Amino acid sequence: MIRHISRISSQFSKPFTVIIEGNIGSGKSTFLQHFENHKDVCVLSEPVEMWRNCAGHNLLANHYENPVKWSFTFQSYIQLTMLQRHTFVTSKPIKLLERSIFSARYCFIEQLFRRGTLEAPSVSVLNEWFKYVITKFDVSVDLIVYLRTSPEVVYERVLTRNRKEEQSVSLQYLKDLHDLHENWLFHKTAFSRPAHVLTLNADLGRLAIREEYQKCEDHLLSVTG
Ligand code: DCP
Repeated sequence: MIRHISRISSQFSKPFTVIIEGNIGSGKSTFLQHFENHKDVCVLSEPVEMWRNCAGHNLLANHYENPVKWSFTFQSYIQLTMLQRHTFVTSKPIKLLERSIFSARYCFIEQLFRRGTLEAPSVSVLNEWFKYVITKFDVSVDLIVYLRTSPEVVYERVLTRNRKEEQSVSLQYLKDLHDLHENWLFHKTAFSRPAHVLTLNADLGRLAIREEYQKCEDHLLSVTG
């Protein structure tokens, strides 16, 4: 693997950039942990801690407590933190990002719009920012890893992890987000994909999923080797 990564490094001035996508509770953090100790991989976990503390404000909590009032603020901040992640400079040859500015727009903002939480003018403002960012900044992606799950499985995981802000997350909420991820990344009937998609079965438990992680490592080698 390291030999291949060195080759990638010499071929590309920009790191080979992979975004990890999937429903809430699909195991993105666990997936990233698998690569965390690799010296040639820069792992950028989702900035949930930043969302919990924007100058002292817990925007994640605000969003779930009063979505109509706060989801625009929350999604605006998410767009900024995602842009910071996409443009983060690393000397490492591979960069893995948890989520992206793309899923923020195509899954979360879209879902909030469809539920009537965000109204058309607010979505238009977020969308104008989104279009500006993706044309003026280098947010290019080389591979999308889709951690594919069933809504029922992630619902159980969300209940088990019991994150205090997520108490109001319902099975229906996860089903709606699931459908948006599916149409975008699996059926490919909605929006566009910034890169090729590698789909992994993320319903599997912690042990079995290691084989799926291996598939990803192998795929990284095959597309870059
Ligand atoms: N969130 C949101 N809008 C976004 C991104 C995330 O409302 N554009 C919310 C959904 C979750 C929390 O932020 O309540 C964290 O979401 P993720 O699914 O991105 O992260 P998880 O911690 O659930 O990931 P995993 O369990 O897969 O590691």
